[in-house]
Amino acid sequence: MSLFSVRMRSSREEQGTPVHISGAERIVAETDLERVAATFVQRAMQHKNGTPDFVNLSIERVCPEEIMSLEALPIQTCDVEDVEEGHRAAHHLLCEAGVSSESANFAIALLKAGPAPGGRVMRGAVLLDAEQPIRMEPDPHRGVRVSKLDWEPSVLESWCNGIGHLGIARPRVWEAIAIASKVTAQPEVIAELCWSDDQSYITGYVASQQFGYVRVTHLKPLGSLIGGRVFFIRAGTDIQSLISRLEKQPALVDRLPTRPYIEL
Ligand code: PML
Repeated sequence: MSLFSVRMRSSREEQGTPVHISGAERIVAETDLERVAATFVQRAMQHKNGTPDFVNLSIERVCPEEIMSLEALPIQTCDVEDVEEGHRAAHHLLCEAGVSSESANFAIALLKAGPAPGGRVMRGAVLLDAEQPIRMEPDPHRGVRVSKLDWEPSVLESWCNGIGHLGIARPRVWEAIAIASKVTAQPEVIAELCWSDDQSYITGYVASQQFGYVRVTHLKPLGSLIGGRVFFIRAGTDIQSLISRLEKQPALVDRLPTRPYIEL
């Protein structure tokens, strides 16, 4: 069976600069291509952050032998009252995972201010040295976009059935888990911090192999269009090799979490 990576990204030009609005990723069988492409166009055109003036839809054949097998990170939720408590919780989780306090604080401040030049959002993620707050991604406008990934359909169905009672079995959550599972499976990555740039969505997460995918219920104020992702990487990482795997190596979440939850 032929598999294809389908990717969408949309943007709008503001004062001569393209500003990212939305993106989406799937790996699908040829028979699903048209349906998924139509869903992505609809998603781009109806995004809550605005109507794009540029939508890029790309379809690329994936070689099944190259697909990396991923175990889904286990999911937990850390309930917090407000943004300040959320940032404290994220800082704590990042430090426990092995990130320095300086890098954790820098990342939180960066996502608060807007990680791209001019306080804008980035299409991809920031790569941050986990020891010292030094940005390592070659292009701070674009960042690193984790690409070519999806869930194996039967595994996603079991995952949804397993957490149905929590009310969070929805695309935003499972797509974020796929990204976090691929990112933290890279030996160079210690942890990820993310919150959405969708103005209506305030829950974000800290992901690591140590704690899994920890949702933090309040990481930004409602109505804010600023968010993004930071990947904390080990000192001495071969940046080009890491970026190449994150952006180009196809990966499928084809296993449910097997590790026990670690107490937060
Ligand atoms: C995004 O939508 O851009 C980020 C997703 C964060 C998902 C947090 C959650 O688990 O609810």
